[in-house]
Amino acid sequence: MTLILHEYAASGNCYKIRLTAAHLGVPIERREYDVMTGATRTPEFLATINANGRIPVLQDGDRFLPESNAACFYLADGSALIPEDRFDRADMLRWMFWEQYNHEPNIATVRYWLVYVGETALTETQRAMIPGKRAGGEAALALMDDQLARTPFLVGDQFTLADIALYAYTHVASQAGFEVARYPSVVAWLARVAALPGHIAIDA
Ligand SMILES: N[C@@H](CCC(=O)N[C@@H](CS)C(=O)NCC(=O)O)C(=O)O
Repeated sequence: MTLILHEYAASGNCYKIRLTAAHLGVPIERREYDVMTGATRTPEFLATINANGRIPVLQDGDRFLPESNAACFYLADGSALIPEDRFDRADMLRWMFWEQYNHEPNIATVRYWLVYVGETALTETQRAMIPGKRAGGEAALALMDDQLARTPFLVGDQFTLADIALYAYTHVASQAGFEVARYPSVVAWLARVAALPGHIAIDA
């Protein structure tokens, strides 16, 4: 059965799924939607692909799975990207939930606003939110740095979906003005992840 990824290629959330598939050697077909013009908000998209109006969505046959980290989990279930140890498996999920609450809403949102929407096109409300999101993003990078000073990957010695989920927006955080170089263990981890066999770039 062909797997189809409904996506916007520049999105880190979509890249997570392509990166997971690349590590697993699983082929996926890609369908692009322009989020800048509301392509994920059409009645057809809402009715058939994701009632939440967002990509990525992984389609397997006639079933549609939104949410990037759920799609990564679906692809990687039973593989070496998910720890066998019960505690480590839960710890991997801890980082993936944390990514969605503390990392992505800060770093990915500021990147989207500044790199894709453009500073001059932002609303006053969005502009006013940037300092808080910047502080939240820096705090997230500091927390990762603390962990990665102690272990080579987020869940100890094993490269897992937690690393994929957090690599996606961390490796482009500097595009949004986050000072990634201030976090040496994060910098070393970015290089470690990018050097792994099976790695692909966001624009591959
Ligand atoms: N929590 C979701 C976030 C999905 C999301 O925010 N997608 C954005 C692009 S990264 C989107 O579809 N934006 C278009 C819109 O909201 O209309 C995930 O991890 O997949």
